[in-house]
Amino acid sequence: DDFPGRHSYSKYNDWSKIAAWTQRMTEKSPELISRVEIGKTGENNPMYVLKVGKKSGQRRVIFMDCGIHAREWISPAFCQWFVYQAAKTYGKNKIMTKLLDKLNFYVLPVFNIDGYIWSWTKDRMWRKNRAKTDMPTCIGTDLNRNFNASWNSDPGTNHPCAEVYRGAAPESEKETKAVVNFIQSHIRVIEAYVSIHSYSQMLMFPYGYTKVMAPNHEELFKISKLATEALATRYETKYVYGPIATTIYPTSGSSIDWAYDLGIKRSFAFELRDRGRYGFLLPESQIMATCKETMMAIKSIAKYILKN
Ligand code: ING
Ligand code: ZN
Repeated sequence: DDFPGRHSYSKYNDWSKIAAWTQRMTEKSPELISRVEIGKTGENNPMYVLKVGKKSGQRRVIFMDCGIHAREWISPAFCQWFVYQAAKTYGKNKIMTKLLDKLNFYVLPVFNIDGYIWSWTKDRMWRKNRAKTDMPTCIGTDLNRNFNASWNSDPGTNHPCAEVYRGAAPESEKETKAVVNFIQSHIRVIEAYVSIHSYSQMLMFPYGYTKVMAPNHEELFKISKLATEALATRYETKYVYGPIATTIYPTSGSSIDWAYDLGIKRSFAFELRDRGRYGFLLPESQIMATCKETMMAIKSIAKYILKN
């Protein structure tokens, strides 16, 4: 599947290809993959979550979001590859079979669809969504500052023209609200929340809104150590890990801080490749390697969740 114009895992795919792909995946693997629409974006695009895993009985769930920021194209690419690989290796790969027998993965391949489309069509470096703000000349809210987790405590987030604008209120954005409603309605089964960004090669966990350590800091640190070690086994790619506030920078209103405070005590954010050479413009030639190594880390986290 490497012809021009077709969906391909080793290329970046635009939203129309990804949307069609979500449908195709459910048709190819109906026993393992189903699709739910969790809401609509500001521009009325349907937000899809793919449920991956066996359907009978109640299973523990790992929720993963990709593409909360428009320009981080490697992130949706990973979510697509993850779903494909899970379905393809179930029943063949021992670890994947065991994981999917016991767990479900709920995968949101593109969180910020309107921004993603904008990044493809108008401005490659776009980050926020495309909703109006109080300031007519400034468009977009940073969905990863819009969650109800010490919202607005970082003063850098309060100007509508800022790249990290928090929005008019917590959950003011339709995209945020859709995810919040979905997570809340599945809170009893969700064991972990994973949010995929780029770039910097980091694995982070709460908190972003304070430098105070999370109550289970030691556990999150240990899981991160194991996951980044597993990641490095593939191509020796080096990751750093630690709390958001001290590893990258302090932030308020992020999805994983919100999920953590809601009770999802295993919450993580990845910053995938690279460390700045290409930055957001990671070449397509690196997509497959990035996906393969990141898969090692996700499997490591999932194995830990199964055991504990
Ligand atoms: N980095 C993230 C950002 O939103 C992050 C870092 C992740 C902060 C998770 C808080 C929670 O700024 C990028 N590159 O977007
Ligand atoms: Zn990001």
